[in-house]
Amino acid sequence: MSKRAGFVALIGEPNAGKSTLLNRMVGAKVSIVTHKVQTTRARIRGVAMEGESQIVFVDTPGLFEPRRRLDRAMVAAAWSGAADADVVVLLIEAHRGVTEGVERILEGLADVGQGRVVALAINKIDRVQAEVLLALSKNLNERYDFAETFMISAERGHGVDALRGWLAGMVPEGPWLYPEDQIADLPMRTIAAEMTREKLTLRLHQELPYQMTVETEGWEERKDGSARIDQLIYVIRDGHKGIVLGHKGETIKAVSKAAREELEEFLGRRVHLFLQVKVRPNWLDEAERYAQMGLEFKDGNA
Ligand SMILES: Nc1nc2c(ncn2[C@@H]2O[C@H](COP(=O)(O)OP(=O)(O)OP(=O)(O)O)[C@@H](O)[C@H]2O)c(=O)[nH]1
Ligand SMILES: [Mg+2]
Repeated sequence: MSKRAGFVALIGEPNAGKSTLLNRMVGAKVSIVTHKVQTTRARIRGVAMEGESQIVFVDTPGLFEPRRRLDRAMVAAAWSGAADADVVVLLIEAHRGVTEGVERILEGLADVGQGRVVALAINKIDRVQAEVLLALSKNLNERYDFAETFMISAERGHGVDALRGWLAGMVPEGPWLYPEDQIADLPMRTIAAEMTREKLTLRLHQELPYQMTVETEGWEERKDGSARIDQLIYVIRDGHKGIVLGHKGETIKAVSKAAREELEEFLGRRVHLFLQVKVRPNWLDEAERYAQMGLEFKDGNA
């Protein structure tokens, strides 16, 4: 059997379960997951092996109607992820069905999907009855010419092997793109910052997660095998700083502990994590912040 390798972009509305699916396919937590929308901000690659096929999954930010500069950069990154891929998998939430957002994505696919294999994955099937699924699948297949339809639960793993097996045969013949044992294509500094952002997002309310970003400032390897990692949390208001710190610093302490534990597990060694909160009213309009996130910064009015 000859080798195959290619890119599979996972696209869909925010919260559809794209990152959950990527992590399951890869078998490790490469992309952060929260119950909130707009968690993923940039394209994140995770590598899965299936027989002689190397499938490079590209997790993308959710597709939605962008309002701010950051939204626009995220949505642009998602569409270009689809445009660069060999195969596109559209994730739809079974219990939400064809929303306005889904309709807009289908309109976009009419263009981006041209000359490209596009599959449909109806996710979160654990939340609905079989009849609902069949009707939804029929409805969606009438709206777009999907190459194949899968019913999955990214969280529980149902239907995921069938999807992976099918994708393995769809990626083009050719040499592998990454070493066999590589699972992600993201600098460790970025993964570490994302872990902290996930823990913060899970604890903070309302708009704050969208107005906050995390960057790894320093990474020092210590002689005893541990690592010292320094990170900055950017917020836009003084009041936000107080919220992130929490009463007597208890929020940031809890976040730091949770992020450190996950990092230690990921790295398989001890980590000393130091977090600092900085008020930066304009970080959402700073090119450097976008570069750190792996997003394109477009000049002009925000
Ligand atoms: N019930 C159920 N929940 C799921 C399933 N897959 C994902 N979820 C949940 O859906 C929420 C969103 O999952 P994510 O993987 O972060 O979704 P996403 O599409 O990456 O979201 P964005 O990054 O914001 O675009 C999380 O709370 C997941 O646990 C599933 O199969 N069933
Ligand atoms: Mg995501």
